[in-house]
Amino acid sequence: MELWYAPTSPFARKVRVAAHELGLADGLRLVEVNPWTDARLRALNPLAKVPTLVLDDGEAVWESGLIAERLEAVAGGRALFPSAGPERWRALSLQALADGAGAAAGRLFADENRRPDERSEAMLVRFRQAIGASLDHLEGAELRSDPTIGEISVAVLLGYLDFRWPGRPWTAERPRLQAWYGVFAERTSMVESRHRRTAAA
Ligand SMILES: N[C@@H](CCC(=O)N[C@@H](CS)C(=O)NCC(=O)O)C(=O)O
Repeated sequence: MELWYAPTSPFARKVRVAAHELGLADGLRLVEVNPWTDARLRALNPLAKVPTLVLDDGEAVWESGLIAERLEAVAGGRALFPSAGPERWRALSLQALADGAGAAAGRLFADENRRPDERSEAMLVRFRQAIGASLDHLEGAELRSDPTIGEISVAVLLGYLDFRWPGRPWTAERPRLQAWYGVFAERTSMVESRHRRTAAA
């Protein structure tokens, strides 16, 4: 299997963490790509986004959540997606919130780096509100040390915030989240998938 990824992408990192947790990382060939410029990616995925997974039979899979679920099916053992009931809704709800905040963070980072006349202050405020309110919600949420796709998505969001805004003290007002993340970030899956700056971003 191949994972087309960018080292700056939180969604690609989410899939890399999931692959590690499922014991599949060694069998995953990483293909680094700039999704904005590399035409090969659109030939695989009409959306030209990372992550994109290419299965051994050539089928391409897009969307980090769907990719993680396909990897879980390949692994056939450990479950990152609880099968039913409140546990499943808890994990999927965390994933949806963290992914939404991650998308807002990606847009915020891109917009902060545009010229002032090319960006909307109102949108910057809106992205910051989405991120801040999501973190406030997560501060009160139940987060486990044993990862589901929900915990993985939250940890990847926090890792992305640290990567893009290293000086930003998001943890200071959120001690529970800080304590949980301090432990989770030490997992091999998180350490092995750390973000890295590229020439593109
Ligand atoms: N919802 C998608 C988001 C993926 C995404 O937005 N990836 C970004 C990089 S972080 C990308 O490839 N952007 C290129 C583009 O939007 O054309 C997922 O969960 O996989």
